[in-house]
Amino acid sequence: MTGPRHTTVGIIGGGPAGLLLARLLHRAGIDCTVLESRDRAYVERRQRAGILEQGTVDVLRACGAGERLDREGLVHDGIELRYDGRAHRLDFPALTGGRRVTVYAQTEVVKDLIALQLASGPPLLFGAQALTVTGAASGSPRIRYLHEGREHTLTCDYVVGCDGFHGVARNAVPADERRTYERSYPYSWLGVLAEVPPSSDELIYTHSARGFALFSMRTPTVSRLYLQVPNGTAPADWPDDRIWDELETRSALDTPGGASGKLERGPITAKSVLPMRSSVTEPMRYGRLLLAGDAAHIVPPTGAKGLNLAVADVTVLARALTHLHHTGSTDLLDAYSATCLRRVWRAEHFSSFMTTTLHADPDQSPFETRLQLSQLDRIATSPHAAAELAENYTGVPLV
Ligand code: RFL
Ligand code: PHB
Repeated sequence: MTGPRHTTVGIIGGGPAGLLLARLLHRAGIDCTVLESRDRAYVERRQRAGILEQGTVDVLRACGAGERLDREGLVHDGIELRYDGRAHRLDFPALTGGRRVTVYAQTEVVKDLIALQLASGPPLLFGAQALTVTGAASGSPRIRYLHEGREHTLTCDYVVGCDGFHGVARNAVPADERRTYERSYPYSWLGVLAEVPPSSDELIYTHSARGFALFSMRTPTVSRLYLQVPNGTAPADWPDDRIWDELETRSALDTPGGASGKLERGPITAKSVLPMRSSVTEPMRYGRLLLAGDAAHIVPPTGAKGLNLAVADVTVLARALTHLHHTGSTDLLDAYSATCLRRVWRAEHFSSFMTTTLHADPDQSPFETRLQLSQLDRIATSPHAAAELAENYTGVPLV
């Protein structure tokens, strides 16, 4: 397939942000083209997030991508926190006035959006690698990209960088026009997929002296499990038995009558290590180039916010471009960066809070461990503290 030479909105990246933006623009009657450097199978198989906020589910439904999500998504009313030999359940609807989250893997969101786009949507080119974005400060930005061994140029009215943390769009903003705020963490996650039913109906976030563990799921028969590991860990350092032993040890409640920590084991089908980082680049707009999703900001996954932030950004952006299309006014587009950054910084704070409260920093003093436990105890005993966590986890309103 050859791509067009001109498009109203040129979208770099066919992850959740780029695909959803294309869908929203298409439904608003705005022409766009998506360039994705990888092939379809790779994009559909990339294991990442799993938790959708209510607002994310609503947007996917409203754009026609909710059918399988409604059938197969697992609605969750809470999470469990385990710490210091105790287990505490947070009841989200009770704490937030009815809000919930849905477990539906990012792989499935991406598959649904790709199927819709290939069936009836605007052009989506796989194997199309953007090389540069130029002219963002002028009226006619252009993307130079490589496709099927040849270089092409796509001229656009607007370019949106949805090309993730390692993409090219962010670097098309001159260095003196952007500022990046960053934090890295002294630990990573080992994430595995296992063909075994989840050990509990709910996600379990575990604080332990040996490090954090998270018990999540993909379907009623597939578990998604994470262990805190030192930076620089190779997946090969963790044979399957070692993973199960460690998950059991970290989740055990050593109290009379407490959960034994015995887990049903099953085949592990995927294993990867992911570093933990927070980063925000401001502003999210330079002239006619806009950044959305991981291209502008990333969070450590402890708060389950990365995918949800990407969806929020493109929802705000699609509204702004639709408003421009109908009225000729750039008001909403001018407000895009500031509107998104308020939510982004809330999610950055929450993700950082969850991460530093639940993980064992290798340099942590016993004093700091007691502070973590005190904070977890506060969440377990104060409805206000619990509501603060629940509101952030289920997602603050879109704007
Ligand atoms: P994505 O999903 O990274 O998509 C960007 C797309 O752009 C393409 N691309 C290019 N295309 C054309 N030309 C170029 N020059 C290009 N450069 C890149 C890429 O191939 C890709 O398809 O960003 P998007 O759409 O903003 O979506 C964001 C989410 O993917 C992300 O926030 C979350 O998945 C974060 N995240 C996780 N979040 C969670 O809540 N829970 C998790 O368990 C979780 N695991 C993860 C993650 C992110 C990871 N990354 C980015 C390293 C695990 C990993 C490994
Ligand atoms: C996941 O299921 O992949 C998941 C769930 C919750 C998180 C992070 C990842 O906080």
